[in-house]
Amino acid sequence: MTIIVTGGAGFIGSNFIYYMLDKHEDYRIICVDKLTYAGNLSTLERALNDERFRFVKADICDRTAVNKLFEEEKPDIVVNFAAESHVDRSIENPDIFLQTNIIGTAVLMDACRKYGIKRFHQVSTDEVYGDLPLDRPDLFFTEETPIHTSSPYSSSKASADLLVQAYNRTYGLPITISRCSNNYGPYHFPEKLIPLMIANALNDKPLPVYGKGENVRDWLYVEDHCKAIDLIIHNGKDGEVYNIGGHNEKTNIEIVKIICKELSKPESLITYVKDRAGHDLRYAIDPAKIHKELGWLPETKFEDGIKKTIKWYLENRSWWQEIISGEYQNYYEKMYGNR
Ligand code: NAD
Ligand code: TDX
Repeated sequence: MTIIVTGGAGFIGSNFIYYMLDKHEDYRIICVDKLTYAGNLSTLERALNDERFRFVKADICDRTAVNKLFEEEKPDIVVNFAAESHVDRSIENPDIFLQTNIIGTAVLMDACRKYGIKRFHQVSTDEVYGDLPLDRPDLFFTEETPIHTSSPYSSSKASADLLVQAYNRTYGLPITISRCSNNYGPYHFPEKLIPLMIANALNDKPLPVYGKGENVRDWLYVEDHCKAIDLIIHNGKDGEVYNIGGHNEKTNIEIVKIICKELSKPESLITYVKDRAGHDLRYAIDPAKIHKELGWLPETKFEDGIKKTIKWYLENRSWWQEIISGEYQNYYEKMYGNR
């Protein structure tokens, strides 16, 4: 089995590559990544020494490069993680989100049509469903919940989902889509809530909480997401959407306080800053379909997952310190300087 994993030098893609290399001894994995600010080749260090693994630096929007790779490798499955993934950046500059997240997905699917494929899997997000009110804890996103997006990021992901479903219906391309809630774990880029708060707390810097910190996210340990995708690409039904979530809702302020406690840092570091424009209130996934059809359940409890994650950031300081000492400083100043 030969699998192309796009965006594998990023957070979830790299965790998926390691999961698949460990689980399936006879699989060949080819990672295609443009190495944007979010992609980091050092993340794939262990895989690069594995003869079952190949890294190709390419943009998924580059039709010539994508076709050449398909011709060379004749993949059985493509798992598309490559995306611009940060909501705040999409508010500043939507353009690149439309390019990579929509056009890039179409270029990959065109190559799948041209060269043939057993399955194209699109890694999507719960954000395509918009948000839920804070005072209705009985409501959850199911696969039937209408698409209703808030940010340029989520709109670009929803557009890609529609295109993937259209290629399935019109051209008969074999596809699946997964819509997952917020992930956390190793190799999470420090612009996102959990790693940003860990890095800032370790540096005794202010912990910038948007608005009142009451927004709710449904956190899932990244390895559980990888397990779900592995199940879907092998056993999921052609044309289907699967929601993936941890039944683990927490407000942002709860998360930040847990991190302070685990690192023995004072809560006085918490600083309330200007809210995100269009900030989604609550995400909450109903994962009943993937549980019933594929037997998936989240395995890592949040209390254990957050401890493992913090330990990873403590033991891998050079990985994130190198990131936050570079171009990231300009980003941070722009986003948080006058907030
Ligand atoms: P990330 O930003 O950490 O990584 C994205 C990777 O894609 C990077 O390695 C980057 O270099 C690469 N990339 C970007 N543009 C590219 C292009 N044009 N061509 C080739 N490679 C390109 O993102 P992540 O958090 O790992 O998310 C991966 C996927 O999962 C995304 O599609 C995202 O929408 C989805 N998702 C993420 C979460 C989450 O909590 N992080 C939750 C649900 C879904
Ligand atoms: O400094 C911060 N302060 C803060 O209060 C940051 C970076 C975030 N927040 C809040 C905003 C959100 O309510 O924390 C929450 C989580 O923010 P992010 O880590 O930016 O994640 P989110 O916007 O929820 O999106 C994530 O989950 C769904 C991923 O980045 C997406 O790629 C995925 O689709």
